Amino acid sequence: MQEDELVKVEGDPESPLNRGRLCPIGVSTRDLVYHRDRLTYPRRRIGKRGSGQWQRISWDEALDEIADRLLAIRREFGAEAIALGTGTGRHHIRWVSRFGNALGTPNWCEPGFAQCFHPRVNTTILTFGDFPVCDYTGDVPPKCILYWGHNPLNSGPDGETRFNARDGLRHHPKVIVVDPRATELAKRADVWLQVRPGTDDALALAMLNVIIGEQLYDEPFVKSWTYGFEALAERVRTHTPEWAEPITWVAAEKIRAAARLFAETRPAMLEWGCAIEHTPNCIQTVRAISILPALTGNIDIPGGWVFGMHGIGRFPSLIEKLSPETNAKRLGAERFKLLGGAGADLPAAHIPTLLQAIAEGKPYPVKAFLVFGNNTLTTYAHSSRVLDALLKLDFMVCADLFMTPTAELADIVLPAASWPELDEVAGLPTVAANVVLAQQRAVRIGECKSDEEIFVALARRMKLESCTEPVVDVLNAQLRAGGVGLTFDELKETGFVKLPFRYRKFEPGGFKTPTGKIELYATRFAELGYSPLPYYEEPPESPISSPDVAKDYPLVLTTGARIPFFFNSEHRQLSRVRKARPDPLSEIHPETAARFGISDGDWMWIETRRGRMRQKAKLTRGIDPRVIAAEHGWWFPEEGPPEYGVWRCNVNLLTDNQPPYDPAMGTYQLRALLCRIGKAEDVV
Ligand SMILES: Nc1nc2c(c(=O)[nH]1)N[C@H]1C(S)=C(S)[C@@H](COP(=O)(O)OP(=O)(O)OC[C@H]3O[C@@H](n4cnc5c(=O)[nH]c(N)nc54)[C@H](O)[C@@H]3O)O[C@H]1N2
Ligand SMILES: Nc1nc2c(c(=O)[nH]1)N[C@H]1C(S)=C(S)[C@@H](COP(=O)(O)OP(=O)(O)OC[C@H]3O[C@@H](n4cnc5c(=O)[nH]c(N)nc54)[C@H](O)[C@@H]3O)O[C@H]1N2
Ligand SMILES: [Mo]
Repeated sequence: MQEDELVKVEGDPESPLNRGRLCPIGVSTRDLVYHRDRLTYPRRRIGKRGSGQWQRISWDEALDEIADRLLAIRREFGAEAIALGTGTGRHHIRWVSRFGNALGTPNWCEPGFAQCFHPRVNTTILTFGDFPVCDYTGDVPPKCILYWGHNPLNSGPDGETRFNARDGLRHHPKVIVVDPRATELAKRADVWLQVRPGTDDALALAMLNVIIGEQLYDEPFVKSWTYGFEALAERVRTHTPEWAEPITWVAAEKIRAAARLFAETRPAMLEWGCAIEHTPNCIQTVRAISILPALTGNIDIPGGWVFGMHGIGRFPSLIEKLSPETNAKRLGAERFKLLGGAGADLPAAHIPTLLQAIAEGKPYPVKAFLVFGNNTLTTYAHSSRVLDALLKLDFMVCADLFMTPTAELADIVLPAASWPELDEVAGLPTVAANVVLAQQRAVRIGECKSDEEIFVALARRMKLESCTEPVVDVLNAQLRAGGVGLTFDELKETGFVKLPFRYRKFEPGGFKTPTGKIELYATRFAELGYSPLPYYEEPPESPISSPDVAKDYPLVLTTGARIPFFFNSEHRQLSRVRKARPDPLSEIHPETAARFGISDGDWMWIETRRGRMRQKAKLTRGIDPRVIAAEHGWWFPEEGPPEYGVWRCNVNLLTDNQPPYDPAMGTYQLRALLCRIGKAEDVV
C-alpha cells in the first residue's frame, strides 16, 4: 500500500481557532514529521546508562521487556514503585494517569502540574465552580484586557491559538500589562506595571485595596453573587498601593491607575499565565488575581471572563480502580491537597517528593519511571539533582519523537507519533471546550505509535483488567459524556463542532461552589486547611527575604518567557525556526551589562546557589537593571549523544526544587530567584 504523504500544513479559513493562519512552529510541521532524526523504531540500550549505545528491537520485544520488568517491580515493591511522567498538557496527558490507574499506581506527574495552568484550574474550580476563559469569539469585544504574567501573542491563551489573542486587540481595548519585561503588549499598554518578579500577589492585593476602598466594584453583582466580601475587604485593608510599592517596585500611583482602569472599563477580561505559578506562593497569587474580575462583575458576560460549554465530557480516567489506600499513597498527596489529594481535579504526584523517593527510597522506593513526552533534564527544576535521581532508577522508559538527553538515560526508547499521525478529540479553549475538533491521523512514520496506542498495547501485554479497549472507544466515550452528540467517525466528517454559547450560566441556579456563589472567602480552602483568604508571601530567595544571599547574588532572575520559535525544549532541530533563534538569549539592561563589560551578543554566565550556565546577552532597556530574564528549554541536538550539550545553557541548572513549596499545590521555584552574572570569555 502506498503510504500517504504530508505535503503541506495550512490553516483552515473556516476554523474559529486560527481563521487560516499558522504560527512559525505550525509552518514547520512537515519539517518535524519527516525530520531525519525522528525516532522510527523501538530501541534498547546496550551500553551503560547514558553511554549512547542502542540496539534496534521490535515492538514485540520492547513490550515484552517492559511488561516483564514492570510486573516484576510491582510484585516486589508494589505498583506505587512505578511512576509515570509526561510533559505539558498534550493529547495523551490523561492517558498517562489512566494507564497508571489501571496498573495500580497513583504516581504520575507532569512538570507543569504544580507550576502551570492547573493551579489556575484547581483554584477557580474550588472558588468559582468552574474554570473561566476569555470571551474571544462572542459578538461583544472586551473594552479592557488585563494581561498578567502572560504573553499570549507568543504563547497562546489557555490552550488556544495565539491568533485569538491578537484578534482580541483589534477593537482597541484598554490594555494593562503586568510583566517585568517590555513585551510587545507592554509597549502597547495603557498601563504597564513593571513588577519585580515573584511579587504579583502584593500587586493584586493592592489593586483589590483600591477597588474596594474607592468603591469601584460592581456592588449588585458582589451582593448577589459573591461570598465573603467583608472578610476580603478586611484582609486587604492595609494592603495599600503605598504598602505594595517597595515590594513590587511599581509606583503606588501606577497601581491605582491600573486598578481604576480595570474596574471602570467594562466588559473587561483577565488573561493570566504561568508566570504567576512559578513561585511557592502560587495558589494565593492565583486567588488574589482571580478576584479582580469577580469584584468587577466581569463573569460569564459578553466580552468578559466566561465559563465554557464543556463540549468534551469527563475523561474515563479509571481513577475508581485505585483503592482509597492506594490513592493516599500518591507522593505528596497528603501535604499538597490541591495537587494530589482531595482538592485536586486531576490528582498528580509531587515531583520533588517523587525524585526523593527515587533517589533515597523515602517514603518508599520508586524503581521505574516511564516518561511519555517530557524532556526531564531540561524542564524540571534543578536539573543536576534530577540527573542524580534518574541515574538511580532500576528501569526507565522514554517515548518521544526524538532522542533527547533524557531519553539517553532510558533502558528502552519508544518512537511516539506526532500530532498529524494520530486521532484525538481536542477541545479548545482547554477545559472550556467551546469548539470540539477531530484531530485526524493523516500519515504514519516508520513504526511510530501514538502514546494512547502504546498504553493500550502495554496494558494488554501486562494482562491488566482495564485500559485495554481500543483508543477510539475512549474518544467516543468522551464525546458522549460531553453531549456533542456525534461519534468520533461522525465528527471526522465535519472536522469540528462549535457549540452554541450561553452567557450568565450561573443564573438562576448559582455557581457550582458550596455556597452557590463566587467564594472570595474560599470555604473549600478552609476545609482543606489552607488560607481561605489570599495573603502575600515574599519569594523565599529574594533581596528582601534572603539579604545575605543577595549580597553574593544581587540580581533577580526570571526564566522561561515564551518565544514563538520553540515549544519549551522542542524544535531545536528544525532548521527553519532554529535559524531565527540559533542561540539562547538572556535579557539584561545595558547599564547592568556595562558594569560587567558585557556587550550585546556576548556570551555571559549566569549563576545561582545551585549552578551555573551561559546564554547570550540581549541588551534591552525594557528590563529593570536589577533583573535578568533567561530562556528555558535549551539543549543542542546537533551536538549529538549522549548529552547534546544539555549542561551548557540549561536554565534549570539554576532553579530550585527544594522547600518551601506552595502549601496547597507543592509549587517550587522556577522564577524570582537570585543570581549573579559575568562575561563568559571561554566560549564561542
Ligand atoms: N526554568 C523554567 N522551567 C520550566 C518552565 C519555565 O518557564 N522556566 N516552564 C515549565 C512549564 S510551564 C512546563 S508546562 C514544562 C514543559 O515541559 P515539557 O513538557 O517537558 O516540555 P516540552 O519540551 O514541551 O516536551 C518534552 C518532550 O515531549 C516530546 N513530545 C512532543 N510531542 C509528543 C508526543 O505526542 N508524544 C510523546 N511521547 N512525546 C512528545 C518532545 O519531543 C519533547 O522531548 O516546563 C516547565 N519548566
Ligand atoms: N511558542 C510557544 N508557545 C508556548 C510555549 C512555548 O514554549 N513556546 N509553552 C507553552 C506552555 S507549557 C505554557 S505554560 C504557556 C506559557 O505562556 P505564558 O503564560 O504566556 O507564560 P510566559 O511566556 O512564560 O511568561 C509570560 C510573561 O510573564 C513574564 N514574567 C516573567 N516573570 C514574571 C513575574 O514574576 N511576574 C509577572 N507578572 N510576569 C512575569 C515574562 O516576561 C513573559 O513576558 O505557553 C505555551 N505556549
Ligand atoms: Mo506550561
